[in-house]
Amino acid sequence: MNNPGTNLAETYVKLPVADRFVVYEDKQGNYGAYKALPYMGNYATTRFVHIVYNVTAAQVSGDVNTAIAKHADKTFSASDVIDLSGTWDFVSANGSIKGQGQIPGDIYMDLQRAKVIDDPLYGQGDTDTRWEKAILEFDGLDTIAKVYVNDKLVASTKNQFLQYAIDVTNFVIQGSNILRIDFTSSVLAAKAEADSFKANYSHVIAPECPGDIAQGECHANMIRKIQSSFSWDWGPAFPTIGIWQPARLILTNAPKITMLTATVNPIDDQTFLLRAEATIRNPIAGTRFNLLVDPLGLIRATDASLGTAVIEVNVSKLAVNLWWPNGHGDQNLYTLTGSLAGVANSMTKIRVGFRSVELVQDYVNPKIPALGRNFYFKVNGVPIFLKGTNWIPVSAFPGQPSNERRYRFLLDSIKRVGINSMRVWGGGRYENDLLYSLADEYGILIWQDLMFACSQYPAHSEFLDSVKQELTYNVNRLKFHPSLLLWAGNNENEMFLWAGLFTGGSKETVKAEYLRLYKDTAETLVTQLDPGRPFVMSSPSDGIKSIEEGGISNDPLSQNYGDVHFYDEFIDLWSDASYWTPRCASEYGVQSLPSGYTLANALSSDDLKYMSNGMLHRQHHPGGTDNNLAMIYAHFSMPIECKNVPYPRLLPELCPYVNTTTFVNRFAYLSQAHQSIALKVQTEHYRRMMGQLLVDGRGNTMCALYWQLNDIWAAPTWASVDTNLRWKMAHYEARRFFEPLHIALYFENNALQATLINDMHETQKETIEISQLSWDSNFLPIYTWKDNVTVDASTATQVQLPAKLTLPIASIENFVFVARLRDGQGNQIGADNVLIPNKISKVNLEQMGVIRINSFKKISSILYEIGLEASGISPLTWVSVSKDFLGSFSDNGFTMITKTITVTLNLTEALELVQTDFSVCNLRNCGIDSQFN
Ligand code: BMA
Repeated sequence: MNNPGTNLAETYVKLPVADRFVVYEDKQGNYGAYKALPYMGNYATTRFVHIVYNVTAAQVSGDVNTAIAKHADKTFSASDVIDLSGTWDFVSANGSIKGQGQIPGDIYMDLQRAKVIDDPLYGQGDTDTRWEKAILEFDGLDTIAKVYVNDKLVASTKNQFLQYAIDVTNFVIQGSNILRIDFTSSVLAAKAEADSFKANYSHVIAPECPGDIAQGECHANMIRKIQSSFSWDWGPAFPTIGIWQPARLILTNAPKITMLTATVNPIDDQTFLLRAEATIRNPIAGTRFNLLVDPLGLIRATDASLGTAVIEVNVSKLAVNLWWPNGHGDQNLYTLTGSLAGVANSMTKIRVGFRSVELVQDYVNPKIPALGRNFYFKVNGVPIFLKGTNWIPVSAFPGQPSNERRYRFLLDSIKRVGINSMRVWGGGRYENDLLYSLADEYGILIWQDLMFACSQYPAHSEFLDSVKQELTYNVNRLKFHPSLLLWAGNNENEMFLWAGLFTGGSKETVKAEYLRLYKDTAETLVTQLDPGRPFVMSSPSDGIKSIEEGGISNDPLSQNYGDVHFYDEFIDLWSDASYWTPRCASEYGVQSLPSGYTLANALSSDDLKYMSNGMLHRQHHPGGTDNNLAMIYAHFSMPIECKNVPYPRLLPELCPYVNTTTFVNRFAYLSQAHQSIALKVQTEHYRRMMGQLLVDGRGNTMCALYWQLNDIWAAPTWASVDTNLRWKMAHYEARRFFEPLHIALYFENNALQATLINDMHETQKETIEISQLSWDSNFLPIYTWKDNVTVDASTATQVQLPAKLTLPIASIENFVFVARLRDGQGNQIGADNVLIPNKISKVNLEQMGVIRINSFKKISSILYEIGLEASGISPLTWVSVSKDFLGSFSDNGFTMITKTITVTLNLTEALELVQTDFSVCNLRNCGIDSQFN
């Protein structure tokens, strides 16, 4: 039942009481008498209702009534007796409930007669007839908003990352209510904050605006909103406003669980401590919280009268199946059901997992501390190499329910390629429950940044208060997920500060603000709310070394400590020797264009040119347009059309071919090939340094999280899955470079090298087979070398290759090398690792095989089989579908070293396709012969 009015206690005071008959005229001109004070007093405290009884002229007996009605100002004498019994009108204070009451009588019976309530003596009529509270719940408002109910301001909001529960009991009426939310432009609000900050603190919060190339909005750092919604180097500025999360009006006085969360941490080798925490709205004396843990069948209960309930249970390790990351074991989940005794529909469920997480930072050599510290994670006591990626917001319009399709597909896409970890990057948002729930199911360890990125932030108390609320809400919301690995205070801010890029204010000020926000506020609060989970103040950081050096390391990019972000567009990204050897690479990557089909969906045919205005508009990375050309044509052959024009050749003024659709289509393919090889070489480099220490202390690398998984528009970006959810070539390559047992092939010291990487928990004994093929050897190896190799668990081992395989670098372009593993029965393990020449531009395109589709079979509307046939080695083979589709091929982007191969297209959503919807090409002809790839 709706609450109809305001607190009677206030009304007592306001009512004008006339004469001894408590006859009055209220503000609306109602002429009446206040008659049921004892009842009303009771309502005042428990029902929040104010009801006024009016004498109704016709119903009060005879003359007396007329006397009151007609002579309100008359003073009656002491001997006059006026019987006021009979039928009166009653009305709630705000006018929403009206009816006729009987005098003498009571409000329950009056309300029943007026059919406002049912028989109060029936069933739970005693509690059902209590006037209910009205709570307006917003799971998120974006961002600066004022909420009005019936034109009364009920809340002002300033933080996109918060849930709001607004008690509007006293503002709603029965019948029609008006809820209005006024949003202020985020851009103007951010500017206003920046202006007032500057006026109050006489410095600025830098950067004030993004660089021009990002075409963004200014002062994102002044408001608690998705930072990338003001633009980023991979995305547009859509400074959204709106009710971006579900909203509801809750009408109940019943106790309700508003949050159920938990932590699960080992207390010793044998035991986990499961701690369930519940927050209860409207508790009453005697409210009890029940907890059920399934399938353990464990039941516990505790008092929740004060609005919170904590239940701690020791669970023996022997009683549970552990939760493991993808590739390391099963993702066993247990359901926690919280409910309130005797309260219908009070059940809330979450899923937890039993696992331990430890961030190991011991010295790599305790005798020589200067060699640095390890930085890796143990899950259930087992060191886990983080094979992963970085997540940006799912869409420029993140509140759209249709994004569920994107979440599901993207999470499935990472599981499919053997990824076991993902960083939720600090320029986006604390993600929605679905992402973490899928991560729990798929075994994806989540490296969770707090939402601060590449920028200074204010640290005054109002800002910090908002941050505290944001952290309390989100840490509690997320901490029960077994997939959650680590909290990191921000993205790159320690590094930016150290590099002197935070120029708003003196060094001391900037540093003091930094420490106030991330150390005093974030670290203190997060570690208190979630004590079992590692916390680092920034990513990248030097971990313990950063802390020892006062929260900001002297060298946050040190390879001997913590994690690093690595980007360089001026080196040979196809060469293992180009890369650092850090403990943990939490970001690295290079841009590529999306598929030509994806670009064509977003750009007019006029703009589908490499340097068109439309295309340049989407390149937000300074230097990106030119650097991509330079990087890519350092490996692939220059278009024939531009070969004879003067340096720098690829300017459209010099070579008009660059501004043709054919060029951009070819370039999209080449850029994806370049990205896939760069990510492969770099990832293999990190993985082969697992368990390997160099003399200067570098090594023991334990993470490779490439930047970035997903996209929010069609543009040159670092993503491995484009915005139309087409896997780029790098995503297919990821399945190969992340295989649990993998041979890395690379050139070092002018010689071919091979390292066998073992991510598994047991020693592996396999046969390694390396073949050398030449472009014209008709798929037949000209030399094959085999040996038995043993590699310990969680380590990598260098394989000694015979001199015959160590070629003089000069002739390297003539050959392709293939590494393959076989088990004791001779069965191949994993995919071939094919090494194509670094300067494949030196190989004549004509030497490469001609590829075609030689068979096509529809197995079902979600499964198609495509047979491919090549006339010779087919480098970087690419199968594509011209229709928009959701799914992925069993393999793609591979170098074919057999005459035929069959791939399947596995669709997530059924689609009718015919053979002509498919095409295949390779380095010889992609983008040249076909419309798009
Ligand atoms: C890092 C990230 C992002 C950025 C990416 C590519 O700096 O943290 O901010 O998009 O590199 O430049």
